[in-house]
Amino acid sequence: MEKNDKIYVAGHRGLVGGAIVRNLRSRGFGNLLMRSSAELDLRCQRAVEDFFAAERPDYVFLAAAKVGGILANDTYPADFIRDNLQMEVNVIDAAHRAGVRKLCFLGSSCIYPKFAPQPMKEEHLLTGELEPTNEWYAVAKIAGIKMCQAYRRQYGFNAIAVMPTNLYGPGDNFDLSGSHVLPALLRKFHEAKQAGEPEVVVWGTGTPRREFLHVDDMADACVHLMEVYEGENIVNVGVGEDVTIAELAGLVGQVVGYTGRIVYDASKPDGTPRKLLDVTRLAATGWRAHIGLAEGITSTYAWYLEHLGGRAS
Ligand code: GFB
Repeated sequence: MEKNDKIYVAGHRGLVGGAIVRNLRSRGFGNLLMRSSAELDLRCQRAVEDFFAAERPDYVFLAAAKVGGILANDTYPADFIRDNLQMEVNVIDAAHRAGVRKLCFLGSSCIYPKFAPQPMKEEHLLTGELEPTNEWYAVAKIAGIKMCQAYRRQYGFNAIAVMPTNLYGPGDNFDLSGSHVLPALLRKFHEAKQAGEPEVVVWGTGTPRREFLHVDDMADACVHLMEVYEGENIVNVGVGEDVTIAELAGLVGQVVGYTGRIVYDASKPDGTPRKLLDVTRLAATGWRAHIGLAEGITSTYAWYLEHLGGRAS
């Protein structure tokens, strides 16, 4: 990518898109194209076609998606599959038609089978049943991968697909019914500390294992892969290490300074037992994560205090 190339970041108000914009700017890319969902509804084919035909970006990061934690995925399966399919089909097709030079599609580690061998390699895609709480989202993301591969094969369209592990960081969603576990726990521990509550309730059994990648690392990996990686094969993006939800809760409690009890609500779903990515393919491109989990949680908590002041809704 040249510094004055026109780069469209779809989803720039989201966790990942916002981080990609910060990363691009820090590397000196200034010709960035962004549209809020109110300005451009990516689910609307005509609007997306018109936008691409008028703007003709050189590069596209497709970071727009309908995302959420385990409960949101389980509660709104139709919204998750429809919105994500529509956005992927519209953006990838319009980008190809408008002569975009390269597109980077963001998938998710939940595309892999529920009981995939750990750590999960890229070749484990479509080798087993999906985790039921998020299969709708996963199927949409798998369709996005297949769109990229099919457009490369049939039209020679230069689209790559990267699979992030569970992400967190500044700009995350802290709404307890829709968020992922890390921001949810930060908020729960913070509010319990403020209110002097004797206990914090953590969903599930605390035994599932998850890998957490700071979104600034994710954005850096996306821009790096856009610059150096070519090909049909998908690429996992993670840190290569995981923790149990109980360990995560302990760490978040420490960062927040909460000294009460942690109790587990086993009536809430655990989801997939373990989700750890094999990052060998990524490492071969010369990239690795830099932000450790304790450091990342600490800076995310600082962001939460500064921006939401404990009043997230
Ligand atoms: O982050 P999370 O919602 O998503 O949940 P997944 C991870 C684990 O944390 C589950 C537990 O075992 C939850 O039961 N957990 C404990 C909590 N307390 C909480 C809490 O207060 N809130 C939440 N949200 N979880 C998602 C998928 O799966 O991962 C998406 O649903 C996406 O599709 C995303 O792929 C990366 O890791 O289980």
